[in-house]
Amino acid sequence: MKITDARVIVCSPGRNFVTLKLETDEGLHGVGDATLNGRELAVAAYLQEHVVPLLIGRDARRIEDTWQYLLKGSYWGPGPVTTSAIAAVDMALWDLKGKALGAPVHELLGGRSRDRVLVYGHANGRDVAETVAAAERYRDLGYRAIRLQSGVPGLEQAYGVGRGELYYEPAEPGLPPEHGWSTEAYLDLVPKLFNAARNTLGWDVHLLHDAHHRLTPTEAGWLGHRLEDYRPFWLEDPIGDLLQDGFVHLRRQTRVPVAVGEIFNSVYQLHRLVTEQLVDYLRTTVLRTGGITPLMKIAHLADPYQVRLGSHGATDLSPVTMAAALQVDVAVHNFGIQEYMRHSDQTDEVFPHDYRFHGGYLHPGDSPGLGVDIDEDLAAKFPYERAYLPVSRLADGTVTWW
Ligand code: CS2
Ligand code: MG
Repeated sequence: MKITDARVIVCSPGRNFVTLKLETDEGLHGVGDATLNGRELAVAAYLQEHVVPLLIGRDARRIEDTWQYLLKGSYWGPGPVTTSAIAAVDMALWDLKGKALGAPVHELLGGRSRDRVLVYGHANGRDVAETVAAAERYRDLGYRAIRLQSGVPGLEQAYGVGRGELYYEPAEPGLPPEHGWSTEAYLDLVPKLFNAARNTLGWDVHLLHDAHHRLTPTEAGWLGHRLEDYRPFWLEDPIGDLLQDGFVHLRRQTRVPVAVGEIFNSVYQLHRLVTEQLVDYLRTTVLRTGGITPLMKIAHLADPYQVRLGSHGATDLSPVTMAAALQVDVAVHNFGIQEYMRHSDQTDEVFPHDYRFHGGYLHPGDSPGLGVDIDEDLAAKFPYERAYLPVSRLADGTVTWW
C-alpha cells in the first residue's frame, strides 16, 4: 500500500487544529493530529516542507520503520514540533493499517483490556462555591472523576477557569494575554477547595487537580501533604517537569499521587520518573510523544513499575488525538484515566468520530482504524486565526510558567 498524497489541513472550528490526511494507491486514507497549541503553523510547515516529500511513495504498512526514519532521520532528535509532526504521520498510518485489515486499532495493539475508558471532566468556577457547584453538575452528568480548578482570590484570571462550561480553552486570538499569579494565594485556596468539595460531593467521586507546573518541590510538598486527607486521585504537574530531581524531593514530602508528562515529547524525559517510581500517572499523549508507536513503548516500560497512563485530553488536542488515545487506553494493561475536555460542536462536526460518553466513561467504537475522520469541505469554512496561550507574571512583573 503506497502513500500517494499527503495533505496538511489547518482549520479553526472553535479553535486551531492541524491535521494530516494521507491517501494511498488502495483508495484508503488515514488521518493524524499535529496540533501544537499556540505554535500550530510551525508544525504545519515542518510537515509540509520537510515530512510530506519523504512520505510520497512510501509503503504505508511500515509504521515502526517510518517512525524511526522520521525521528532519527531528522538528526536533531525529539522536540515539540518534530514529535507533533511525526505523531500525525504515525496516527494516520495506524488508521490506514486498521482500515486495510478491517480492524479497530486496539485489536492490533493486543485487543481490549477493558470494555470502557474512565474519563474525568473539568469543573471550574470563579471561586470555591462556583467550582463545587460545577462539580455537582458534572456528577449529575454521570462523571465519576472530576478535576477542580477555581479562581484565586486577588487574581483576575486563573489557570483552568472560564471560556466554556464543559471545556476550557486557554488560547486567545491576538497577542498573548498576561495573567497574574500568586503562589501564596493559591496555596491558601486549594485545601479549602478540596475540603468544600468533599463535604458536598462525598467520597464516591474521584477528585483531581492541576497545579500546572507552578510550584517548587517544597511548595508542592506542602500542598500535597495538606491534600492527602481529601484523597485526591492525583495532583497534576505539581512542579516544573523538566528538572527530574525535583520529583525526588517531592516524593519525600507527600504521598499524594502525582501525574506528569503532558508536555513531554520523548521517553527520555520520563524514564527516571518511571524506573524510580517518582510519579504515579503519565500524562503523555499520542500527539506530544510522537504517536501510538512511542506511547505503546512508554506504556510497556511503565507497566512493571506500576505507573499508569493518564493521558492529556484538552480541547487543543483534536478528536483525532482523542480517538487514537482511546485505542491505546482500551488496550494497555496499565491504564489509569483519560482526560476528556469536551470539544465545541463546531469541532465535533468537522471531526466526526465513533467515541461516545456514557456513565462516566468514553466508549470507543469498533470501526476499522481509529474511528475518526475530517470533513475537509467543512474544515475549509473555518480559517486559521493565530492565537496564543497566556503569559503569567508575579505581582512584581516577573514572568513565571503559565
Ligand atoms: C491542561 C491543559 O488539560 C490540562 O491538564 O494542562 O489545559 C493545557 O493547559 C493546555 O493543553 C495547553 O494548551
Ligand atoms: Mg495539565
